[in-house]
Amino acid sequence: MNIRSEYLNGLMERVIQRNPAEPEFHQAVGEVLSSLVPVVEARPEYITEGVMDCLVEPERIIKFRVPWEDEKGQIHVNRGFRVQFNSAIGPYKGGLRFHPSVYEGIIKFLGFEQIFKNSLTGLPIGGGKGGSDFDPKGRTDLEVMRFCQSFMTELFKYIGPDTDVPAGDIGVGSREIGYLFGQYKRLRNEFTGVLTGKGLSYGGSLARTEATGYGLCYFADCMLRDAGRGFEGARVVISGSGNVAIYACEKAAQFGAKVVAMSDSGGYLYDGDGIDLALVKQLKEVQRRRISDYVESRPRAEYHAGCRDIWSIPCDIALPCATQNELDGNAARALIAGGCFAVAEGANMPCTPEAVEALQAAGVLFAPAKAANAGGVATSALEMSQNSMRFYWSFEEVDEHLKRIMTDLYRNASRAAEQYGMAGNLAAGANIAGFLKVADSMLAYGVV
Ligand code: NDP
Ligand code: 2IT
Repeated sequence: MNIRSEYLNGLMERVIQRNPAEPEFHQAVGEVLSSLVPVVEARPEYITEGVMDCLVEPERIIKFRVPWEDEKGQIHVNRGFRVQFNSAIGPYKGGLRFHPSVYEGIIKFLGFEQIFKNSLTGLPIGGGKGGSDFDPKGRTDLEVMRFCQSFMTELFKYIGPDTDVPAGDIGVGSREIGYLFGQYKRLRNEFTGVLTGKGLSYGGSLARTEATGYGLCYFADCMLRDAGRGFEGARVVISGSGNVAIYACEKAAQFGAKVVAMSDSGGYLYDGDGIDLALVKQLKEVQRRRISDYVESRPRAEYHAGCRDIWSIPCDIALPCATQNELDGNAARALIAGGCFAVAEGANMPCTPEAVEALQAAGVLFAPAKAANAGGVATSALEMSQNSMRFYWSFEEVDEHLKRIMTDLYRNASRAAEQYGMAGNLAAGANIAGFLKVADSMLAYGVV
């Protein structure tokens, strides 16, 4: 082992010691550091000038109490978080996640990933993430509004259109963004682009709703074409049935694929005739119901309780679009056995390290989350541009920008992998390309 990789190993040890009991954060940092060995070999100043040590330490962590009252008069106290991880190349930018599994380690892993993803978009946005252990499921609109208002009453002190711009993530969609934006506007008495994913009537961008799922397919399409493959006629399995999964399904079908399975946290659905996306949208986006209800209208489809086995369905392309570590080593082996030739990550860190290793070893094309799901945040940055200009672009204009951004991003990740002797390894290429821009900016600032 050489001295530079020894340094990175030591740094990883310190990250584990200084952030105990945060396995998702350790996983995210470990994955990035392991691909940076050849980079610090070539540019040791990233170590000697302190860039590596600063990179793994958030600039600021904000943690706060969120009290709210439900409709029965009972008081609840949730925890709110915002991790402002890195502002080297722009204001902190990243979503808010409302899910009972949220704790500091989840937000740190997501904020860390966001640094590189945002850099890869080529747009001026730093990395941040936030959220709460609040569970919006089963709550009335009034309760969600009360929670969001309480959350923003604390968060507004720390964010702003040139400081930190939150958006949605799991459990935070257009309803929540509306309540959050309304409260920010009221508290600050100003109308600015402080959140993205806003409704179209109050400053949102056309195509932001579709952007992550569409962008995932644009990226996957570049990767498939380079390998002489494509979506046409492919059987696709998609996990999740939220924002990312729905629009990945829509674009994959437009590209000529047949999506045969989708899921939610309760179980998965198999529809050999191809998923009826209008029905899924009605159930999940409009009625907030369960995916299991799909079979009431499509009796030939099968519903299976539990979502892990979705990866045992034979398919050509798999798009994990639900949550972290949802696709493990066994799932990867099942996909390989079923003939899968490409996996593109729509969720953040959905594949475990063991799964990634197994897929890459079997020659399955692999598109890493940081690159493949960057279309959402890229379009958020386009929403910020439109808000600053007090102007808006058409759906087609935004979609064109998105396509170009995803194509450039694919080329940059692919080129970086090649330059550092790992041709075809898009995971390493994305880490390196995302890192370099941030690291060079940090070097330019000196010790700050
Ligand atoms: P949504 O809340 O819209 O949908 C999440 C979907 O994943 C739902 O179907 C949900 O099922 C399922 N899910 C959530 N948690 C779990 C779990 N622990 N186990 C199994 N299934 C689960 O979120 P998004 O679609 O916005 O986000 C999905 C993923 O994409 C996340 O990893 C997010 O970080 C990532 N992402 C999102 C972007 C965006 O723009 N929205 C951008 C880039 C990445 P159920 O309804 O039963 O909870
Ligand atoms: O993980 C992500 O990139 C998001 N949830 C979107 C963030 C954003 O600011 O649009």
